Amino acid sequence: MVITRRDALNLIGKSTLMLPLGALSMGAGQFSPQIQPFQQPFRIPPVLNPVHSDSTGDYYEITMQQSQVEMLPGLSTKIWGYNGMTPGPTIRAQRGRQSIVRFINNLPESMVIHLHGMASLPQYDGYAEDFVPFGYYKDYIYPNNRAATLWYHDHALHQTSRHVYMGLAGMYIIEDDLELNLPLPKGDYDIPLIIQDKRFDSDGSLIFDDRRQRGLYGDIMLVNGVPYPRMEVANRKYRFRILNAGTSRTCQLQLSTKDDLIIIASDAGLLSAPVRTKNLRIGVAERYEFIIDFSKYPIGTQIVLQNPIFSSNIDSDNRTQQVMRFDVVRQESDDSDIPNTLRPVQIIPVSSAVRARTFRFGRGNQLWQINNRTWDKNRVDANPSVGDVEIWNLVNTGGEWVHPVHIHLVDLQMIDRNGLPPLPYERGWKDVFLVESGQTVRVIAKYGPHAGKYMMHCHNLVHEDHDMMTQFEVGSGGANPITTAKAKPLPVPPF
Ligand SMILES: [Cu+2]
Repeated sequence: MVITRRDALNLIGKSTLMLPLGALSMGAGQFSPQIQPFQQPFRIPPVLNPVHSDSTGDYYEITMQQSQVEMLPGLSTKIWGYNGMTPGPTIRAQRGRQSIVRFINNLPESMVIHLHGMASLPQYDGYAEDFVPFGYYKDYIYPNNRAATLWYHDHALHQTSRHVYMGLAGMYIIEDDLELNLPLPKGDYDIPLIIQDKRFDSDGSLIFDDRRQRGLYGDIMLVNGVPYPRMEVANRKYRFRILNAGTSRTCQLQLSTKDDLIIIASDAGLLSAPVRTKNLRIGVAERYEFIIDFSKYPIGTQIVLQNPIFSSNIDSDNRTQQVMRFDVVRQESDDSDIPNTLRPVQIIPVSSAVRARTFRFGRGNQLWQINNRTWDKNRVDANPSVGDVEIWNLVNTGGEWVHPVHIHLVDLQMIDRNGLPPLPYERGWKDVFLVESGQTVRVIAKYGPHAGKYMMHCHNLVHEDHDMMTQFEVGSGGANPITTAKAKPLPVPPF
């Protein structure tokens, strides 16, 4: 068992008794049931079929509902899922062809749906106060204007961490011809890996403990909703699309063989060229895509995807240090390849920026704040014009906390972190930036294409909820995100 100093302080701080540290493991409900890793078969969320397609686009329908699922063997867990499953079904879209997704709320609370990474109009971006109440539905229009790995998840004001933790998250993949024409692994060899950490009571129910709004750290790692799955692979190359859909945890992924992960894409699409790394750091809401080439391993080889301790997490034991296992079980031919050039990323010149702004992420008044302020839908903290290039300084004012900062609407590039170049795999299009204690991360983007109000927040969902979120407004005259396309009561009309 590993108990950090901060962990001990937190636990002491919230208990009425000064328990000796040795008593922690006996605390009722403190730890999830022990389960044997690598016993559960790997699973891929189903791809959602449109209910209707026509010249305007593809129409989908997703119902948010409660269900009971078996996550831990032999135990039943109540979840809130898109179509009753977690993660939700994957949507696969083609660039340039829009999707219209009807989200129906059969859950007892108001929901908001944000498609993370999409340049949606303000009224379809999942603004935190644009609620879909119980018994209502809303049709979200997504333009699908870039090829990337996105995800949809709840974004309800002050409730996001609990809603996502209960299961409201799913992947959304957009492809285009350039990408499909590359010889990368495709089809059955293009695999989503949605990583989450959760904590379970002995009866299988989820424990939501945000440690007095500091962060939620599970002790069981799930991939696509399965704890420590075992994936049987052929001895060939696979493309993995990894999403950290946890609440607070920053992961560091590496292979037990110490071989390279070959990174081909960051949050918002392909890198210019593949990047090899033995250690991939991925904060909440970040996406990376990588190739693992299993051809060098003899049949029978077992390779564990590991997650060594990252100091800013709060860990009470070491069970999160492994994630899943790849078992090489069969021989297969492989006509895929990893091209040296993927999709050239056009660097936005620093000299093109018309101004710079600074946002300080810190703690004050027992809340998480940005520039000493909390969320207020009536306040705008930045107002770039449509088409302006701006540099934003994202500052973590200290404490032992990482803030994965997410800026809606735009794709951005990192200029530097404390004056040093970004990690090689961060040198692409991104929309989440890990800002560690005392760091300043400079990011650059061209604001647009839409006018309107969009959010920026910490994607440690507990920080976001309490209350590290603000908004910027691009240009003027953009659609009102709350009143332009309001949710409507059931029943739903046909498309
Ligand atoms: Cu944060």
